[in-house]
Amino acid sequence: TTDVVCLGESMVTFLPSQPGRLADVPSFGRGIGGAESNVACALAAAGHRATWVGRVGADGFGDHLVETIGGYGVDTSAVRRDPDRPTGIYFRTATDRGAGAHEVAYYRAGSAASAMSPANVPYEELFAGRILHLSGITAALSADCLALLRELTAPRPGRPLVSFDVNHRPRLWRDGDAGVLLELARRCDLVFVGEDEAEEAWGIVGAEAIRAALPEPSVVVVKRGSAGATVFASGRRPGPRSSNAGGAGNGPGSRSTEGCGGENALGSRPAYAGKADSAAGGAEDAPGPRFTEAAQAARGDTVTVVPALHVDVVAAVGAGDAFAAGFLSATLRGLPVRDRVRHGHLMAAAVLTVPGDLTEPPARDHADRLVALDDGAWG
Ligand code: KDG
Repeated sequence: TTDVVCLGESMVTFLPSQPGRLADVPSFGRGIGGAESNVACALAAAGHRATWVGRVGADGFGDHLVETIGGYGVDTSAVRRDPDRPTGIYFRTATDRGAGAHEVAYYRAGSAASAMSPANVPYEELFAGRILHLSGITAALSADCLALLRELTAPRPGRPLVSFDVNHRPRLWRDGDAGVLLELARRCDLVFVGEDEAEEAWGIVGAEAIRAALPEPSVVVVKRGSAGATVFASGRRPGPRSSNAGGAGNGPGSRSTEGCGGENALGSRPAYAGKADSAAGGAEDAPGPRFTEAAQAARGDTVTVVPALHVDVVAAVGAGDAFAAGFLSATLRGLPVRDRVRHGHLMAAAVLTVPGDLTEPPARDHADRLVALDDGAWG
């Protein structure tokens, strides 16, 4: 049994030994990357049972990923090895201006992970957790991977809470239409999206317009960089599937779902109700309806704005994954929305201050004490 299953491509990452243009970097240190396995590693480090499902080559880089991710305590037993395709890798540059622009060079076209499809993933393992965590990166990898995301986000009875980080990577969408990320996000229960990426990918500006375009998910977390995050929560299906196993992190509060009790709080109605009866009620191509207080009230939304911590950023890569992990960890523990966001901010702050994608998260009791500080400390 597991709490969270994360599906996606992981890659060996090469971090530059010194700042400068990619062309000038003389050597690289090896790390690991992959948005979804980053989330799994952070959740495992925070004491949850996390599983990563992916596909890597039958090569040394594949071994390294499976061993390293497993070393964080993540269950990697459902990772498939592809004898015919390589493990993806990527190189990063750094600037001497800290968090400033960096270059990314991906070597992942035709990778083992890009061959994931509805025909070759282990469904039983994918749906075994309380939460299934996905991201928009997978949608960009290949037509098969996009079909897989459509399949995994389709309504089905008893599905776990489906969490989706939009993770728009413009470099991966040169030939594709990132509009499909909006369609996928609408089929999920919990969505993480940056205000900047919503504008870049969909031309949607501002947290309220984002919620209006994403009326179905019960929780939409709009990340606004150093300004913090705004969470829209409808009160429908607010919690992950409850677990009989009662492992680490299953707080009693996770069962206290408003008006949707039962063994599976998500199973009572299809997660994606479809356009006809959705609050958008709307035309395929039109952006959502204008966000109004009436629409918000009709959905029963509560809106929670939580400022971020201000830290000296070393590298921003991986911070979004850490944020998602902190939010999901606190969701599994049944904590209130404000505390979910604060746990996200804390985990993100830890990753922002290191060069790689991953770092040791603060210990749970330490994090809980920081989260409980009054608003003045967080403002
Ligand atoms: O979120 C961090 C990821 O972007 C990084 O690890 C690499 O998965 C990656 C990607 O596809 O960009």
